[in-house]
Amino acid sequence: NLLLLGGGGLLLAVAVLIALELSRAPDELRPLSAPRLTSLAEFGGDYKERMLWGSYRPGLYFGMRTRTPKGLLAGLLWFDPDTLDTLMNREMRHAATQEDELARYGWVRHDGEQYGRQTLVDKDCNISLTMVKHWGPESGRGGDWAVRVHARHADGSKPSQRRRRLSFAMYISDEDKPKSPWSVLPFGEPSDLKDGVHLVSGGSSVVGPWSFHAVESAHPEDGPPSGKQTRPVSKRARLDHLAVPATEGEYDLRLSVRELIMSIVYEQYQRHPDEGKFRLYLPNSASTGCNLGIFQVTVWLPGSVDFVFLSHKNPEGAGGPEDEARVAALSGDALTQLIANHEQRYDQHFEEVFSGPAGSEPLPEGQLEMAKAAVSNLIGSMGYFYGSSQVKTERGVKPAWDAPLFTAVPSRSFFPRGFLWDEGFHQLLVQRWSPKMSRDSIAHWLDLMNVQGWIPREQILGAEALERVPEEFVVQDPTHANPPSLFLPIANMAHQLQQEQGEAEELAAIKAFVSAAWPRLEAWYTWFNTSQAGKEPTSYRWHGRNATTQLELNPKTLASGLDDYPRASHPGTDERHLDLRCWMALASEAMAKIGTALGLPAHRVAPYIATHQALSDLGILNALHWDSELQMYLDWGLHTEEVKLQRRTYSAPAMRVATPPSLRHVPHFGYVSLFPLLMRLLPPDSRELGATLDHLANTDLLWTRFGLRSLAATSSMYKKHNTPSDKPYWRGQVWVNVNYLALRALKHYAGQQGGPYQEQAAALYAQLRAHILENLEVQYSGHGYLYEQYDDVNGRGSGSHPFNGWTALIALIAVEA
Ligand code: 6A9
Repeated sequence: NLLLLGGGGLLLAVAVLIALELSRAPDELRPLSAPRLTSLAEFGGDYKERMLWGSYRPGLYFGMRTRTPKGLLAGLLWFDPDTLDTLMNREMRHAATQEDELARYGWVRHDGEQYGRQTLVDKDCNISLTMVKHWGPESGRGGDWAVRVHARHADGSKPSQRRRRLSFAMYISDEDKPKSPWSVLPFGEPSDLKDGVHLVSGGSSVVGPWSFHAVESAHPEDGPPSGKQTRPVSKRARLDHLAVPATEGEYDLRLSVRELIMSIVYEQYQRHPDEGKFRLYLPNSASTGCNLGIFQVTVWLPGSVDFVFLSHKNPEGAGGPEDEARVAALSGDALTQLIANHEQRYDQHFEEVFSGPAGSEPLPEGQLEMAKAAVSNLIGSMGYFYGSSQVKTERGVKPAWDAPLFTAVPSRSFFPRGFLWDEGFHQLLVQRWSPKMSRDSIAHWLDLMNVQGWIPREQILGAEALERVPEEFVVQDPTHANPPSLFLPIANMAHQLQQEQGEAEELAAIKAFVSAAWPRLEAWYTWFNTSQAGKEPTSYRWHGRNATTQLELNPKTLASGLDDYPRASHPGTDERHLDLRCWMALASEAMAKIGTALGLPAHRVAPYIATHQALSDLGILNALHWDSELQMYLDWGLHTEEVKLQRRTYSAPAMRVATPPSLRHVPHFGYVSLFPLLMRLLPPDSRELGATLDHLANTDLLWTRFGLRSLAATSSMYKKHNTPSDKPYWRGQVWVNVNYLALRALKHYAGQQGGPYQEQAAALYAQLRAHILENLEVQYSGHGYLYEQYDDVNGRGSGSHPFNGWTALIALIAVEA
């Protein structure tokens, strides 16, 4: 009996264990168990408070939110209230998209914390949006903020064709259940905004009690009303609003707020077709049980409105009499003054942190403005996202854990979300502007690491991010890498520690940061070093190429970040990828530096030093990647040059036709071939350095008047479509991130006293820098944007725009940093 019972117990225990094992999330979906960097003391307290609110919704033309899992959100739309085109052509601006065809928009100033100014040109209207954060003695959590919205006719627009009024719809919504009921007051019409109107107040779990106000302001640029513009200020604005009831359960109206407004103004229009002059207005409604309030302010051009958000220490404060003074301090002339002060402070800080080498000429005005816009756009596009990645596992696609991400985004209009290797470049700039904000961002990224040491490449966290992603890009594969470029800014930190550059307090913060980061960096490094190792010792291979497809001319290598850059024609385990090997050299060097700077025991640092030595050993590098016939560094793999896409019949899909491949060097000279140079692995007196410089400077290969092209013009894949609908991307176009690395390397070799290539490197550095600066300035002033990439034949910007990611490195290039 006892025995039986014992046996039963055992069975039960086994069953429980199995059940536990099954219910436990697979490794892919579990966070690394190491202290969270985002919990470091330096990111709490005052800093957290100062960073609570921000323009952290980069996918919109203008949006504010709190850095909390469930945000208190604000957003802006604008439209012409006097034309039906607004509805018929859906000309209502909200999410930043290229289809809107704004002639330009972007942050021309943004300090990432308290101040930002954005200018936009939408057809015949110039719009500017200026955001200021403020802490007064009465301010509650997160402080107060104001945004000045200003619209005027664009220069040169024909008076007869001008629209005369513009509607701005500003909304506030709470993703969380509001803590106290909102009260939206009914207004008369047209409202007198001149002395300010209290629009709505409410309570949130994040900031406590708050209130929101609008004041019509005379913009200093507009001067006194002139010509037909004789309306007194008080009659120039009209206020309408809509309070949307809080729905039970989950609330996602913010995603479709534009659709909502369109349908409601359309309904209104249909209901009052007899009003004589046609107009698009929201119905005025009063409510106490809502969590979305939309406020439409219609101004005659030129016109300007200041929206003011107040955070209160106690609930009685909200909407009370003392608000008047607080609103006054953040609007009208007072706001004009605050803005002027912030502009000055911005320029001063920019000069401090982005100045050229000692004794250098100041930047020409055009380049200076471009550099400021580049940095501002990058920093002004830092977003806060919260949610989980969709991850491929053996048990199907599953969500990972919910987590926040504070990150810059490469493109507000096309892919407003975080990308791993882009971020390493972004942080080189953020690091200069605000080292702490940069650590904060890197902390968020490293906290996304799973038990295996993997960080997903593309971060699609939360509904707002997901809405902008085509389905095929959503799922992240935990066997796929992306270059560990975050080691670039992290290596800078280690360097700063070693050299003891900077204030004691700053050095202490860096030290605390990197020592807390160490276990995560080790896990990350180890994941790369094992999962992406190649067959041959010290060789590496990007995983994730499709070895079975017949539809691609050369199966893509998305993991590398260089997407369609041609690799071995036949993907397989024999491949050796040169760029990854060089990234690992950088990572090993950074790990060795960090370990040393932290004073870790020798045996913990030694493996990194040894790997770095092996990866920078010229003999081993050459044995794996040097093609002595072509005198080039190349990938290795199963390859044939005889490949083309062919249709059997007119309507059949284009299929790949190839001659049998053989194991060999892959003869596509381009960015990949430069990596030993880019990572500064070549000895200054090596013939390989000389040959690489010659190829780089050869106009048949990479050299153009607009920078280095990604793939040699002589390559069989130069400017080739990968599929009939997949245009060339890294097959000739000029990319700024790699050009930046090239300049960094050329400067390094130009400084190697006595090396035989010193002068050549110095000359190439100066010419390449001038080419890139000149072309980007021409493109920026002519077309209003920085672009994702540039054409190697005519210099035109191409790909997504505005591109606020690594193209912003132009600022570092300008000041030779
Ligand atoms: C497109 C289309 C509405 C591709 O900058 C981010 C990445 C880089 O990391 C990578 O190196 N870009 C580069 O080759 C852009 C990737 C965008 C993919 C999603 C969605 C939106 O459609």
